[in-house]
Amino acid sequence: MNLPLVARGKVREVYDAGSGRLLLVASDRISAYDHVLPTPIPDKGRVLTALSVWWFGQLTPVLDSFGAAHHLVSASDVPAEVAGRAMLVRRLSMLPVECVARGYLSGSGTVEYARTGAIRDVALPAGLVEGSQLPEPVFTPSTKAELGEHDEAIDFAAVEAAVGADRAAELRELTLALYRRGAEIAREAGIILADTKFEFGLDGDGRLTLGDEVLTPDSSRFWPALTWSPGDAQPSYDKQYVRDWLTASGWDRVSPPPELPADVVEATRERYVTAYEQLTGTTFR
Ligand code: Q0N
Repeated sequence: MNLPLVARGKVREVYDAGSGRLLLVASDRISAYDHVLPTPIPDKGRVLTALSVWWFGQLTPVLDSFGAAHHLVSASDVPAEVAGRAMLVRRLSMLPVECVARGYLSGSGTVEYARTGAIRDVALPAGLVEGSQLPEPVFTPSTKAELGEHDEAIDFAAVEAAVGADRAAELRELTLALYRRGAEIAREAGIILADTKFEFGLDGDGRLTLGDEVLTPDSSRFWPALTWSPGDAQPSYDKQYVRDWLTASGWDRVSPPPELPADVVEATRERYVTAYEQLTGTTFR
């Protein structure tokens, strides 16, 4: 392939494709408890890429209503060795804010709420628990941390300081609108979209543009609607077999993680494929 590497995440790479384009490549690697596991999940990169491409189409009316765009150019015009798991995208000037929307209380949101009764600038009613639906989805921006660090929560004033008050307001409203539409579509497919993270940039004409991958299980929390029960940790739609097996294995979450057994790999692959098929109503492959 031989394109210059621009950036590398835990499970994805970004290459310079020339002519103002980038190639976003999703691998079959999977992370859990902040570690990349040594065992790949076959087809994960292809499923997440296909899902992202499908979501860009679903979200286009929302983007249009804001006068915004997405960065996807093509998922078919890509090098053969990454076929199916790569997106050719427009190179943007990325905004330095991770735009998170939360519709449910989970993880760091639960910690923040337990401490303050609020999430960021939004006061919340008493009595919410891990897994509770929030009265309204909340914009919880963060800044991108160095590789290996966790993203750092920021308040809305910090977003205004970073991108200006008007752009900050636009980011918040567009993030929440995209989340609402995504959660509505997911719910119809039996999946709760608890939260998600978007990244935006500006194209050459200064147009606000949705980048990165969108509404995948790697950028979002997917919960099966059937088992949703606020009060305890919700099972992850995709990674629960992996987490349960790692926990039962006695792994200390610090040492290099162990290889996954074949049955856990196969069950996890099936979860990704099923999520794709449930959401899109089409067969994977
Ligand atoms: C870009 N990141 C951080 C892939 C995503 N369209 C774009 N234009 C310029 N830069 C980027 C994009 C996009 N998307 C965004 N790095 C480069 C997120 N990465 C992490 C690794 O995987």
